[in-house]
Amino acid sequence: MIQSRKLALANLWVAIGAFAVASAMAFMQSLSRADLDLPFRTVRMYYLSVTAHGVLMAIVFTTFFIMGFGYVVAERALGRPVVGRRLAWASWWVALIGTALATWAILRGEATVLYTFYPPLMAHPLFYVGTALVVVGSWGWCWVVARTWHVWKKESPGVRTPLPVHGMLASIIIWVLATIGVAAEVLVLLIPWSVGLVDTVDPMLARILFWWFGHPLVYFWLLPTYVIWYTMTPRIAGGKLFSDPLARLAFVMLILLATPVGFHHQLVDPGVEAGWKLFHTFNTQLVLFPSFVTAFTVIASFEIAGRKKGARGLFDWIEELPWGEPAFSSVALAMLMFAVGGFGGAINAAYGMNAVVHNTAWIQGHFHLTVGTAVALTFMGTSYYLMPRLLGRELELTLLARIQPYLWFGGMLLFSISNHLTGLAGMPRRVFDASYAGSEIARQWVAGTGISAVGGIFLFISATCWVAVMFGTGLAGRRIEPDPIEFAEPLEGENGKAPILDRFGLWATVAAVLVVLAYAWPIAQHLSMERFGSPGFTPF
Ligand code: HAS
Ligand code: CU
Repeated sequence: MIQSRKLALANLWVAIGAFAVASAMAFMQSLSRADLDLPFRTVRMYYLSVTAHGVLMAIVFTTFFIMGFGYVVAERALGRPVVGRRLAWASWWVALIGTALATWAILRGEATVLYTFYPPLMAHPLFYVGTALVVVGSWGWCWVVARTWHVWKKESPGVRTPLPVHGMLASIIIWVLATIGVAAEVLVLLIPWSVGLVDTVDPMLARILFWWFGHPLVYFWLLPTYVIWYTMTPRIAGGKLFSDPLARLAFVMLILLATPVGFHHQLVDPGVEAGWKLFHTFNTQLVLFPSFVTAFTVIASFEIAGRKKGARGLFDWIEELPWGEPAFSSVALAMLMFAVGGFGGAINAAYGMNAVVHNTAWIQGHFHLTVGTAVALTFMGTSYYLMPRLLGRELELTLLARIQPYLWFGGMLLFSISNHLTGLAGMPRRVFDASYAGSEIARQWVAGTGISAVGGIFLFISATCWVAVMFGTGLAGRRIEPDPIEFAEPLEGENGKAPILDRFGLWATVAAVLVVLAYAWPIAQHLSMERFGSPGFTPF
């Protein structure tokens, strides 16, 4: 049993708790969006709930899961205890207190600013302080994992960094570079403004700094997901990893290209020159590549698993895969959805097409396939594998665990495809009254919002199943001697190919140069213009 199991579990339980609260809110929202008359359906409640859902899912659930998973990966793959466990616990506390503060502000209705917290919407200062503390806590985690690797490196001269750790280090580099942007936004602009030290804020500058962070944030979620796809799922499927160097190549490309793409969220924003938007658009087309590589490599690994079980035809290996095993089916279904979500991403990033989909329901369709399925369903599925091994307990309610990924897949299909379609028909995202008080145009969205509400019901049932299995296992699972946590072997065995892909210092430096290249000039240009600050608004 691993030594940092308590640490990992403490992080994972916070993730599970945040997810449970956030999915209850999501259920209410999707019914509300379908114009169903709920007892406490008000504009104020709706936006409060959307904010809580976004923050708890996108920031708290993901970050805590990744931290818990990161400790497990560091210890198991490096074969040594985590260095700096005291700092790791302190970081957990800091992030937990931050979560409590931000949630408190949101639930009191004093931070209804949605998870992107764009000014001039203004939140209670404790909301900003709370989210900043979550980030500070995550920096502590970055330090502990990176330091553990560093100590291991000294102890193991000539040994190659294990692939799962390679992916986690890539994730850490991306996170550190990304959070500089949001730290600047929160500390320099938002906190002084929300406590009243200054009267106005520059919303455009805040948006630039936010998206410097906001896009790499999605790869901070995605990279640990890819670590699971490359290094755990092929083994669970009974196969081997098709190619270790291709996985490392994908990780390195994501380090380089995660950040200098942020303007693809601001293609219609004024104040950023078209040339810079184009530069970020080109980079976005490049950043698709590591995901294509991932699709190829992971599917090839699944094919190996199917063929090992005797498949001989072109596609019959698919039938041989363990579809009844939730740690596998969740990932396979997550990948299928990500194929659609990634395709949508390429559409979002295209200058002209973005004008059609920006700020419409299409966007929430897109990100529920990506973070809401590729990432979240993978994390849920992986917890069926991890939790019994960390708790030393047998998985409880296995039938629920088995159907849960399929319920999620079906629910998300209904929810997400209908959101894409209503988005194309012009339905805005983030509106309380999708019927627009009975307007003619809004009538064509009605069927779509109804379907998405049905999807929401499926998703809620699926979420409940997952939470029930987790708590059932934690509280009542039969005590067992746990199996070890193991990673997939590469098909070609240990190999020394492309050692340059392990030069983290080099890649972090090139990535930092690219960030400067992508942001220094546009920010300087923005600051040199005449700027108009805005006072804060708190509509609810
Ligand atoms: Fe995105 C907006 C572009 C990926 C999340 N994105 C968002 C927002 C979120 C988000 C949360 O260019 C909303 C932000 C907000 O609130 O305003 N996104 C992209 C692009 C990619 C992409 C180009 N997004 C993600 C990921 C996310 C995520 C990953 C979270 C984890 N996105 C955008 C743009 C916007 C945007 C614009 C702004 C839109 C606007 O106007 O506001 C790429 O990284 C996607 C690459 C992925 C692929 C797919 C590879 C497929 C794989 C699986 C294949 C499996 C198969 C079947 C075929 C190219 C790896 C398996 C078979 C078996 C047998 C199992
Ligand atoms: Cu993006």
